[in-house]
Amino acid sequence: MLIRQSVFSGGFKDGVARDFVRDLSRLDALNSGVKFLLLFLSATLSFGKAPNIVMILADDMGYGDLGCTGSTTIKTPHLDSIASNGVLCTQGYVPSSVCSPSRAGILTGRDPRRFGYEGNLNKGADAYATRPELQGLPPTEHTLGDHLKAVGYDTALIGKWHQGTHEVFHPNVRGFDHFVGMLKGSHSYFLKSDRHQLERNGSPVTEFSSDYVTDYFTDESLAWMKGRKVEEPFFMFLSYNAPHTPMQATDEDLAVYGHIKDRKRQTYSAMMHALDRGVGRVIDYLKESGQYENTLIVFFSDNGGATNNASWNGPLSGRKGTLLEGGVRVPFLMSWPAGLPKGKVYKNPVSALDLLPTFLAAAGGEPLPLKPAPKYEDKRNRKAVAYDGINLLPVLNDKEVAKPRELFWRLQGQSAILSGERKLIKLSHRPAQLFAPSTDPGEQADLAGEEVETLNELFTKLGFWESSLATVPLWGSSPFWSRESAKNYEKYPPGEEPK
Ligand SMILES: [Ca+2]
Repeated sequence: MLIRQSVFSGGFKDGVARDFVRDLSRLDALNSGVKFLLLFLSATLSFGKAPNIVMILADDMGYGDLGCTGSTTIKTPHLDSIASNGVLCTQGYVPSSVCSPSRAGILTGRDPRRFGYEGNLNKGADAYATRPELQGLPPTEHTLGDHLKAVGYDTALIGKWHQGTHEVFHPNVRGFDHFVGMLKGSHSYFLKSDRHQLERNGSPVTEFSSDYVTDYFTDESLAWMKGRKVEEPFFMFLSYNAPHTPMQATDEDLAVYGHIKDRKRQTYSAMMHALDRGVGRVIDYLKESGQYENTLIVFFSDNGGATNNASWNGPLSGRKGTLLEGGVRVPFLMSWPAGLPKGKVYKNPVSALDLLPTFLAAAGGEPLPLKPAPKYEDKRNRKAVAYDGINLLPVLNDKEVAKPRELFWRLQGQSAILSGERKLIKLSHRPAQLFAPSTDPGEQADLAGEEVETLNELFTKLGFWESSLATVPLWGSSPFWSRESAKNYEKYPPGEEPK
């Protein structure tokens, strides 16, 4: 297994070693001893082993709330260093503009609507589910943990899960060897040993290394990495709940941002400070232990800035829950010194759905085949595209030219398609709109009236996509959240950073 991984991961860098090994394997006449020796030499010459993969997620963070994406008030040097040592993708998208379905897409590499995962998991969802026992990531889907375990990775999830609370949804049976965190979507930041919802591999946590949850998750991620053998690759999903509500920060972190007058923005900034500190500690550990060069780090937010946490979406309009850019477009940072360029700004659209094929390409593996459709799902659903993303490594390394992308969304009475340079948003309460998000990120100029042909073309494509979803949503969004989406749709145009 190790040699196979070494050969293929090393081969990725220039493709030569991989092609060489493939050619070798076809030379049946070659003496097997000589063939083994050549394989061994090839493995040794390539860079040794598959990279570690650290996927760090923020929760409800605004597009503009990093130094590298425009904030002048919030200092995020450690997060910014991921971009300066790797790639900043300025047009990165998540699969949904609310937590649960976005994470379901990130974790599976599949458009979550394909398997009925459209609504958020929240209090309202219970009342609008026909089958409450289905409320979570369907066990018929593989996760990133499953895929990477299959190619020899140790796997861990630290932090927020939000993919169902029933035992069939538990992270430990969904591809994660190790889990410390909470099953639900939010948590108090100040930890009390007798009142919390955190667990470690199914058992309640009884002692905390820190009483502030962001620092605690950082501590746990370091403890897990330090407790492993460095020789084997690992995949760690560090799933911070910061800066999701409730708005709570330590006095020390609040003091750093004492100059910010708006109390909520001050608290948000302090919460970002703790998040950035945590990411800095993870990076420091990887450097100290000699693993940084061959670790692929990805950082992004599960959806855009929310209406209730004083986040700032920079040049984007809309918020969490809408399908405007401010709901689905997020900062997207990647570093991997051994496998990605340094300091690159990549402006073509990328999607978090791309992470599955990207991670597996880096690991030298292939995605697992889909499991059979569950009883409630139309079997045609499995005959369509299996995985929706693309391997980003060739385009980020300038080995291939980016092709135009098509990305889709549907949530709470809205649906949308990004197709090349245009994005169409169809709403339940108003005519469809057409925008050019790469040149008009604030979606201020509706092109529907002047580009009628494109409008019709995208409208048709969106309709085909919706009709291809061979299963109904497993649970719906409550009227409250649907109303919120409609209400917030144009309530949040691009604005100045709160001070
Ligand atoms: Ca979220």
